[in-house]
Amino acid sequence: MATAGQELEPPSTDLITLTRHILSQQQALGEAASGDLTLLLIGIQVTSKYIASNVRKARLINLVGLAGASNVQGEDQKKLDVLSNDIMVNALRASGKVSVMVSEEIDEAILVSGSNGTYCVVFDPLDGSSNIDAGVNVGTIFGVYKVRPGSKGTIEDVLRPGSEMVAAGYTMYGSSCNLVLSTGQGVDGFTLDESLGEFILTHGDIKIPPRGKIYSFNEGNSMHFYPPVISYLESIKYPKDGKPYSARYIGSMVADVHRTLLYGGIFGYPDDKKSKDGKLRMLYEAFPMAFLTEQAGGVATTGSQRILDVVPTSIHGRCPVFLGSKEDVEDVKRHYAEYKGEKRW
Ligand code: AHM
Ligand code: MG
Repeated sequence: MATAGQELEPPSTDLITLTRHILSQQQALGEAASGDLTLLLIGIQVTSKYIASNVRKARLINLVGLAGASNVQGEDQKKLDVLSNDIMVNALRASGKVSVMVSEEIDEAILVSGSNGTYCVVFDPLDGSSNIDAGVNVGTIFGVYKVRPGSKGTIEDVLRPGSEMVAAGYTMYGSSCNLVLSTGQGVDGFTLDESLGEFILTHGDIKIPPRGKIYSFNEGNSMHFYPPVISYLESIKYPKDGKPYSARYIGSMVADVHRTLLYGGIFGYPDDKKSKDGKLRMLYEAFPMAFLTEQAGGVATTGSQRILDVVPTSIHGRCPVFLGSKEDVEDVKRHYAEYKGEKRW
């Protein structure tokens, strides 16, 4: 810790920007010839800056509150949901690299006519937006698939398991704006330096601690939970030895997962007696976060199956989610295994 009179470290003279980082990974991705994924990710980076700027000013420029419409899930759309969606769709369309888009805010997949783009992007433009009017962290989540060989881009190109994604990430709009990205070569985190207008590498090669001390569930749903979840939660709140886990639940997946990646522990949104597949959407919430979790050395499961192996049958389908530190998530899997075969309700 710096004390009075002590000199502080001078600032770095060798900043690794997100653009520099993506370009340096191009070679390893076999992308050097086209650079298409690079251009696509740089496009997503720009949308993140623009959404961040609007989120930050929302209260000042009349962007809080409802837009007066609802999405395919029947949820009220906020003005910022709609704006963020339009920013993403327009930027991705303009990139020329995308032939299929799926957004949480749009009922049907967008097939970009006339595009020779070889990528598909699935995204939640502003996740956790119920928190937005209180100034709580929200974020954009995205996953990228390459279109299948010979395909011109159809819905089948995104109805594929998350293990086939070539990149995934999120941007968190909070006390700082952080973009966390994986192209399958580990996970790196960047912080937006607003004075430079650049994302700077601040969290290189993120690895989730093998065990954490925090659990992050909406326990308000406990009366609907199935026995494996109830018994798991009991085991960490009333341990036979050691200290009980601390509860932290923001209700914005991006923020809860970000903390889990950095500090360890477990984030869970199970299926239950009320929601047969849980709440979180497979393509643009569960898969990208599971991809990042695994790349950071953690585990992501539905309780009985690896999330990245689930095959989606609809673009807005949901699945249960438990992700985080390897040992914590293995504990959940054990509780599920113990109840296997039992009638659950
Ligand atoms: P949204 O896509 O409508 O914002 O909903 C997803 C959010 C996640 O960010 C968060 O993990 C979850 O919903 C919280 O749900 P709940 O309020 O039921 O705890
Ligand atoms: Mg969402």
